[in-house]
This record gives sequence, C-alpha cells and structure tokens, in this order.
Amino acid sequence: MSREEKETLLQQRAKVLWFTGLSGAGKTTLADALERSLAANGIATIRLDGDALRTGLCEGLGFSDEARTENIRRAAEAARLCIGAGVVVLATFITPSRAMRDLARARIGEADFLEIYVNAPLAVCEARDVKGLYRKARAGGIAQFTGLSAAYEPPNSPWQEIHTDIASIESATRALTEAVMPLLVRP
Ligand code: ADX
Repeated sequence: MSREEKETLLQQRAKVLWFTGLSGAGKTTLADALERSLAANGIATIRLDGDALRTGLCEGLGFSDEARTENIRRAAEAARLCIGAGVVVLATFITPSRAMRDLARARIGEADFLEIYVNAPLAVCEARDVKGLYRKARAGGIAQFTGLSAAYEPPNSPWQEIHTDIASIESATRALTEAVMPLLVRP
C-alpha cells in the first residue's frame, strides 16, 4: 500500500517533528505532552527517543561525532519508515550539529521534516540536571558531553523554537499543536 493510501486510512498527513536541543532542555517532556495533545485531536503518532533507541536499534553507539551521526542516520531511517505508514513521528534527539540535522532532513525529505529547537540555556539545563549527567560530566565521568566538552550548534532557522526556561509546558504544547495541526489534517 502506498503512503497516500495509509494517510487516507488514518485520515491524516504524516510528518516528522524533530526536536533538537541540549540534554535537559525538555525535548522529551515537550514531545510527550504534544503527543497527548495530538492524540486528543485524533492524530496517530509514534515517539522515537534518543535514550530509548540507544538501548535497542542504536545500542552500542557512543557519542563521538561519527557515532552520533550513525545514531541520527538510523533514527531518520526509522522515522522515514513510519511516515511511509502514515504515522506522525515525534523524534527527540540532541542532534548537536547542523550536519547531523541536515542528514536527517535529507533522509526524511525537506517537506516532511519539521525542526523544533527546544532552547534552554546551558546553565538552566545544568541546574535542572534531571539525570545527574551534568554533575557527572563536570566531575570528569563523561567524555564528549554535549554543551560541556562537545559542541551544540543551535539551528539557524528552525520551524519552531520553544524557550523552555520561559514558556510553560502547557503554553508551549498549545502553540505547537496550533502550528502543526493544519499540516496534519487532510483537506
Ligand atoms: S545524539 O547526540 O546522538 O543526538 P541522543 O539524543 O541520541 O544524542 O542521546 C542523548 C542522551 O544520551 C542524553 O539525554 C543523555 O541521557 C545521554 N548521554 C550519555 N552520554 C552523553 C554525552 N556524552 N553527551 C550527551 N548525552 C549523553
């Protein structure tokens, strides 16, 4: 069956919402909330998450530039399969470099790739330190940690940018739902 047929079956258009940002910026929290909001609007979705994929499809990959690129390549291929099934993908990966995001965009296709920059200052992410990783990285326990010993290149012109240190999850979810719903509804 073609993608078009599957989209007709599901009464929606498939897209990939690609959340990029530092560890602790709020990508997962925001994507989980948006997924619930889209479900309430009748949209069928799937979540692809960095931490989750790294225990399965991407198991064994580290955090060198090369390993991250392979991580993103696999994630983008998985996302591509999902949109082929008519499903809306919410993908949450740090995706620290423009080259990695360009790779994902190219694999998925420009028209289907919606980049969301989850922007919180490093100091805020570090203060939150939900997983205790910044503390560990500062103590020398984690090499190539994004934001500290490995670079994060902010997107130049993301489709949407959310400042999670300013906006509440509720208002950010509302804004993203309003922005994306017109793109997911079949005419
Ligand atoms: S990416 O850079 O390849 O896109 P991905 O989103 O899959 O990263 O995984 C990031 C998660 O891995 C972080 O949220 C954190 O829990 C964990 N992690 C472990 N080591 C590192 C590291 N060196 N840099 C960043 N995140 C790390």
